[in-house]
Amino acid sequence: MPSDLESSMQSLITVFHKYASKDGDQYFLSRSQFRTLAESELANFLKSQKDPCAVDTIMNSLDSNRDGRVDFNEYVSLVVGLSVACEQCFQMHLKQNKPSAAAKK
Ligand SMILES: [Ca+2]
Repeated sequence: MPSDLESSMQSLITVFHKYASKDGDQYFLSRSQFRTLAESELANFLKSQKDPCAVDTIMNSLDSNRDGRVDFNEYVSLVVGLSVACEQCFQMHLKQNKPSAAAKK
């Protein structure tokens, strides 16, 4: 049975190929495939974005080799970046809810 982390890694791979394999080359997300993935799998994140062009902006910043499509490495960099941001929010939440030293006395 896979661990939580192994299951998460499997999900990363499965989600990428679910959208990349819809048409064309299964190893890349086209712009429209990336849009569908983002709108389906990152809906809550996108709701917090005020920029109506957020998906295009993200896609442009991910496409590091400028070939107009997102490969698995570029996709993973998005997930890692979002995970780092979420973890920072989690740390802030913990600090805000931590009882102060004065309250302990
Ligand atoms: Ca690319």
